[in-house]
Amino acid sequence: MLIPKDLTKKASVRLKQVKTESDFFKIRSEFLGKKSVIQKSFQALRKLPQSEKIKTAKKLNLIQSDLSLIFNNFANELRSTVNFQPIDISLPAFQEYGSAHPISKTIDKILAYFEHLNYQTFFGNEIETDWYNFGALNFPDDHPARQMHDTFYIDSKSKKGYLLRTHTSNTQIHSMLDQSAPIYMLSAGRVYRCDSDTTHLPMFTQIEGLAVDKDISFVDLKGIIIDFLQYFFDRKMDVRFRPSYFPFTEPSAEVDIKFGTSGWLEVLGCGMVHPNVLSTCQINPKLYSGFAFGLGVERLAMLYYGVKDIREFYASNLDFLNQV
Ligand code: FA5
Repeated sequence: MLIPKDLTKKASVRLKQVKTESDFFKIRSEFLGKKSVIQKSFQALRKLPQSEKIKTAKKLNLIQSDLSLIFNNFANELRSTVNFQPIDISLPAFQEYGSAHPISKTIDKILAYFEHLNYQTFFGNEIETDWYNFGALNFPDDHPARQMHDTFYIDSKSKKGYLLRTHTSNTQIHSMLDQSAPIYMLSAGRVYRCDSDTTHLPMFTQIEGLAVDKDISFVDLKGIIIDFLQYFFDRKMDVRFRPSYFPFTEPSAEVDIKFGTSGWLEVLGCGMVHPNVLSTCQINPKLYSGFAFGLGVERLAMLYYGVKDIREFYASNLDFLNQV
């Protein structure tokens, strides 16, 4: 049997080409792994007569220990120069499991409140037509309210084409066209705007609520919002209904929650569904009325977890995520 020659020399030459940790392990397995020349030589020992077997095995053992020494020395050197840790596969497996993101937890908590009241939950389109995002919601083509909802238009040449929805209010239209009144609907999802600061994200989550039935009034809307906020924060909050304007509700309001000693943070927009919107969706506004609201999920999560910069939720910073 031939004793493999120059293996240690060849290994030293190959090790000079190591650039990454994985290069090192690849070369080590080439020279010492199951399919290496040295291991094949050990397997071939079986075929030798007893007298030769012992002599050859001694030589092979020497070569193998020289090779191990070369690789161990190389690993030690590498470890001291770069951040290099050979994996110890004998260590017990990592026992840390992931957990739900705080925004997912917040969504689940909000949905749980409304599902309990028998609201039907559904998920709408993030890519939407201009008509569902604006037109059917009573935004005339050149209305300045569109300005606050700047977004990506998929067909940049035509504002009539597809866009990334700027709010979840498109789901009001889908649900009113898909089913007849009475309707109690909730929908959660991502929306997109040209915004970014400590309280604004370019991509954020809204939860839309819609109730259409006979004799629904602003009192029902106000009652449910105040009760929901008390459930969400598990205590009575200072809540402010501030008159506002949305083309698709009349009257309209924004709801702020007091935080700290003097600040207010807006958490949702709401109002009574505009008769034009009901008519567009073939619901008779003389028979039915409705309320709708759009909650900012990250804003509620900010207040709940005491977060000062909304952008933290999406910075993928584990130190932050493990705290909330
Ligand atoms: C709307 O989007 C309306 N569609 C809400 C509505 C629904 C009104 C139904 C009436 C009836 P507004 O632009 O105010 O309204 O956004 C609603 C909420 O989303 C805000 O109160 C705020 O909590 C949150 N929000 C708005 N912009 C951002 C942003 N850039 N980043 C994070 N949260 C935001």
